[in-house]
Amino acid sequence: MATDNLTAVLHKPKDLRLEQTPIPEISDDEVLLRMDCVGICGSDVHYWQSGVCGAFVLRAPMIMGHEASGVVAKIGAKVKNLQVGDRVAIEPGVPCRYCEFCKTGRYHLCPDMMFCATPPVHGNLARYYKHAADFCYKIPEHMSMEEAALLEPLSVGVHACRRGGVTAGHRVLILGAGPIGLVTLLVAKAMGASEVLITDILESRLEMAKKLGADHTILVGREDEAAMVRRVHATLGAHPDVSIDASGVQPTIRLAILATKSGGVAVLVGMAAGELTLPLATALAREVDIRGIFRYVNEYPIALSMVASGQVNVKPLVTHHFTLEQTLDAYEVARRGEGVKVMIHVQPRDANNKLKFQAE
Ligand code: 572
Ligand code: ZN
Repeated sequence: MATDNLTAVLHKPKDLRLEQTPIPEISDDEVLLRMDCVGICGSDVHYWQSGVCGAFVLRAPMIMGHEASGVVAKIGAKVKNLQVGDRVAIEPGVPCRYCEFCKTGRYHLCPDMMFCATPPVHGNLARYYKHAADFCYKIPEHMSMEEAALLEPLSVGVHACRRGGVTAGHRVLILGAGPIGLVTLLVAKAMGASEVLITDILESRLEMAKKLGADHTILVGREDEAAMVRRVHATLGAHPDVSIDASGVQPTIRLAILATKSGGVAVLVGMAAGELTLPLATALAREVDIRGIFRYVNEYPIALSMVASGQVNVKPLVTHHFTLEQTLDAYEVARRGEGVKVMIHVQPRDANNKLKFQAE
């Protein structure tokens, strides 16, 4: 039996270490995974830099990582859905299963959710990691381990579009072309949005958005708010049916609300800190529904089908590759905000991918 379990542990802010930890013992309903790909999320960088993200505070050493895929190494006695050797995407949040929210299907709202790399819960940036078997999804042969890891941010995009009611023929405005704005763009197009306009303060991000299928882009931050609203309407030739804020700052949330068509929906994905000043009277008088989102729920299988069927291509999102041993360099690149998605390969790259991926 293997003994190497090199693990990325955040001890304190700016103190991320690679060290050996024990290989976990599984219970009857769990699987032991040999980890393969782990992407870096904005929240990981927040914990690393400050020890804080939203209301969560790092108070004890925590293993990083929640955008991940792995290969089943061992199965618990009661596991029926997986076999040793299966390649899986890992849904990182495991709820209590008993509360009102779990029992009514909105398990993402479970107050006792155990979500990887959200203090005090450990993540999966390690050689070995155990997880509830029913929150692991077997991926088809033609899917890569990178794509499986990307189902995590993609699920956020699926949830945002579903909460917004994005459907065929819709015009959609997305505020922010970071990783979440980009996955939301991919999903909106796949759900049939006829035109997607995406905004950002950085031209380089808008270039990526265009590559991924954005119909229109606007560089924001130069004009006043009323002029921005007019520009959104002029660019789309209409008012957006759905606006999705993926930035989480007051100016973009305001723009989302103000630009949305009367009777439309403004979805807020980004989490602004503290209290905001928003044009609520306008929203109410025009019946613009403002909907928050929290992660995703029942959407991993949808994200998986969208990628497996080719409706969505997430591969171009990965701009940087590192090994587990290079974790600190990988985090540094993510901190600088260069590229889109930084991927850490816990096993040699392509070790668990079909040969045909290797040229791509
Ligand atoms: O991949 C899911 C995810 N969700 C994020 C952030 C990063 N990644 N959310 C925003 C922050 N909240 S939180 O409750 N928190 C830090 C746990 O403020 C969770 C959802
Ligand atoms: Zn995340």
